[in-house]
Amino acid sequence: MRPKANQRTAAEALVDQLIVNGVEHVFCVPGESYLAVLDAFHDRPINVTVCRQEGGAAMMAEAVGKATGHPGVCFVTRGPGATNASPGIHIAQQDSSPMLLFVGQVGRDMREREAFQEVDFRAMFGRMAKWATEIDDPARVSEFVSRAFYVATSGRPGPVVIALPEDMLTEQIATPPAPAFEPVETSPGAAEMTKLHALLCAAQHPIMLLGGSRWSTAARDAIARFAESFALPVATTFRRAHLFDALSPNYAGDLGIAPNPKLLARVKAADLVLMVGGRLGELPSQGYTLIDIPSPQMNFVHVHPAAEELGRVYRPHLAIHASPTAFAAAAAELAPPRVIPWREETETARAEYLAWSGEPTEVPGAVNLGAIMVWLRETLPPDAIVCNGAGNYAAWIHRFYRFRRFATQIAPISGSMGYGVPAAIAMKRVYPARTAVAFAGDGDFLMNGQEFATAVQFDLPVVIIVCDNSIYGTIRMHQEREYPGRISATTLRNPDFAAYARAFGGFGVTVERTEDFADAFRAAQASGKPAIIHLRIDPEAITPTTTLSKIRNASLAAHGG
Ligand SMILES: Cc1ncc(C[n+]2csc(CCOP(=O)(O)OP(=O)(O)O)c2C)c(N)n1
Repeated sequence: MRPKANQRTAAEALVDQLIVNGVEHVFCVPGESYLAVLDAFHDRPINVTVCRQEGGAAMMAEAVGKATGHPGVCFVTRGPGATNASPGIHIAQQDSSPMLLFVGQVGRDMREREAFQEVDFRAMFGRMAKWATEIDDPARVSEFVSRAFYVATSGRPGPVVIALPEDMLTEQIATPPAPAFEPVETSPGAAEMTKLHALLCAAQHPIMLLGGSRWSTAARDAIARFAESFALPVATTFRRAHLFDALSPNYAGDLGIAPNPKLLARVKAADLVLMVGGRLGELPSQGYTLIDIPSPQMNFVHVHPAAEELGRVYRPHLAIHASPTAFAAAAAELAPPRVIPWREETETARAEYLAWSGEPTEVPGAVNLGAIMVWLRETLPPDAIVCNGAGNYAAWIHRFYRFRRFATQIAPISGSMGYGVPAAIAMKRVYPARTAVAFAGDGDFLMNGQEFATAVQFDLPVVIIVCDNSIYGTIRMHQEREYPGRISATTLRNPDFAAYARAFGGFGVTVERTEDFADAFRAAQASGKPAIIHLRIDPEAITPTTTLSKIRNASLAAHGG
C-alpha cells in the first residue's frame, strides 16, 4: 500500500521518527502484525538485522543500548513474539539500559475479544518495563516515539514497550516528525560538590565504586582524572569492569561474584565509600552484607542519575542526583588535599589486585580458562569487546581479563543466560572493525545458539568460546553445597559445538588442551567467518579456586555425612 502525496502511513512515520532520533540499526523477527513497518524499512536508511528468535533479537537491541547509551531498537510480533522477547526487557530493566521494543498488535477493531495472539502489553510489561503503552491514534506516532526516547534514556535508563495495532499502522497521516530527542543530563549542584570535597578531605580510607549506565568515554576519562588526582582506589561493580582502565595504578579490582577477599575487606573497612552511577545491588554488595542497611557504617556518598534510587536501599550521608557524565566532569575539577593520607593504601590495593589477577590458578583438567584469559588479555586489542551470559565460566573473565576501554564488557548484570552470543553479534554489526568475542557455557550457548545463523547471514565474524563442562555448572555447584551427592537436573549431554558451527556455515574447532587455544583462536580469526571454539573443560574445574569434589566433601563433612 503506497501513501498519497504529502502523506505517509503511520508505519512510515514511525520509522522516520526513529531515523530522526539517530537510529541506524533495528533487530527483529518478522510478523504479519507489523507488515507495514517491514515495508517502511524497505526503502529507508536503516540497517535491519533479522534474527532467529525474539529473545536473541531483544538481547541484541539491549546490548546496543548498553554499549552506546542510545536506545537499542527491536521489533517483534504480538503474543508469541513479545513473550519470547521478554528476557531482553528484563535485562534492560535490571541493567539500566535504554531500549525500545515495538510489538505488532491485533487490530483496534477486534481488541478485547482475545483475538489471535492478542495480549494486553500494558499489563504484561507494566511492572517490568519503564513504560509500556499502545498507540491507538496514528496522528500521535511521532509524539509517542519521541517520548519513548526521553523515557528510555533519562534518569535511570530502561526499556519502553510500544504496542502497534496492525490497522493503525496502515492509516495515512500528514503529521510531521518531532525533532530529535536531546539526552537529559542531571548535574550535581555546587553545594553537593563542596560537601563531597569536605568528606574526601576528612577521610582516611576512602574507596570509589563505579557502576550503572549513562557512562561515556569522556565520563570515564574524567572520573579517571579525578581518581588519579585524589589517588583514590577504584573498584568496578558486577560486570561494569569497562568503566575503569584495569591497567591504571588506581584500579583495585572487580566487585562482583567471588571477588578478591582483600577487596571486600577494604570496602568494609573504608571510612568513605563513593558509589558513582550504580545501585550497589545484591551481587556487588555480596547479598547486601557489605554495607549496613539502611545506615551504612561508613560515610556513604551515592551518585545516581535517578532520584528514586537515592535512599532506596542505603541511606546516604550525601546523595548526589547526577548522571555519571555530569558528575565526573565536576569531580575532575575538584582540588585534592595537599597531603593524601591514603596514597599508600591505594598502592597496596593495586598490588592486591595484581596478585589476585596476575597468574592463573591451578585447576583440574587439561584446559585452564585462567591461562586462556591471560593469553587473551595480552593478545586482544584494547577495544576488543568481550561478551558473556551466565555461568561459572564467567568467573575467570571477571578475575583475569583486563578491560581497558569503555563499553568493552557487554554482559548481563541481570545474570541472564543466553546473552553473550546475541550481544557479540550485535556488537560486530554495530562496530564491524572491532573484535567481538563471546564466552558461553554449554548450557548458556544453547539458549540463544540459533543466532549463530544470524552471524553467518550477516557476515559477522564473531568468535564464540563455548566452555563445555557438560553440566549446568553454577547450579551443580550450589547443588553440591546444599544437597551434596544428590545430582538432580544439572547434567547435560551436548552436541559437537564445532560441527554445529560448520553446519551453519561458520568455522568450528575443538580445543582439549590449553596450549592449543592460541592456534585455534588465530585460525578462527583467520577464517573470516563467525567461529565457535569448543573448549572441553573438566567439570571438576568449577571455579578458579575450588573443585566440585571439594565443595561436595566440605558439605558432607559439615552435615556429618
Ligand atoms: C535464563 C536463565 N535460566 C536459568 C538461569 C539459572 N542459571 C544460572 S547459571 C546456570 C547454569 C549455567 O550453566 P553453563 O552455561 O553450562 O555454564 P557453567 O556454569 O557450567 O560454566 C543456570 C541454569 C539463569 N541465570 N538464566
